[in-house]
Amino acid sequence: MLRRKAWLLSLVLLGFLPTGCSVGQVSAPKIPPGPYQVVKVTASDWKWTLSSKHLKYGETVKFLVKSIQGVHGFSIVGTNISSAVTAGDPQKVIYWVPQAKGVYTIACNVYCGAGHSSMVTSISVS
Ligand SMILES: [Cu+2]
Repeated sequence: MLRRKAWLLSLVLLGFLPTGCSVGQVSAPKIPPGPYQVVKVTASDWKWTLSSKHLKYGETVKFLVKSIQGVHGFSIVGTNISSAVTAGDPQKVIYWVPQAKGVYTIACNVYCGAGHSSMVTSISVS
């Protein structure tokens, strides 16, 4: 009887614990539903160039971000949007659903040299 319980216990431990454990699992990022307003963003030393700086509230923003010079960090201050871009790498696609109307600051959050602190611009959502 004791052996049978030990055998059942080992089945539970070996069979169920690994599959029930979610530590270390990575899930694919969720893509918010469209329609999208596409904004092309180009980083260079030391500025951001955006194809549009006026966004519509209530529509998902699809940023196509690339660097043509150096490594920079595309971030929208006060949000969880943050992504490093490196010259020569493929453009990154970043989705953003603004939670409120207003003016947002885009800043570089990867130190990129002498002009890093001036690598700031803004976008408005209305
Ligand atoms: Cu920088």
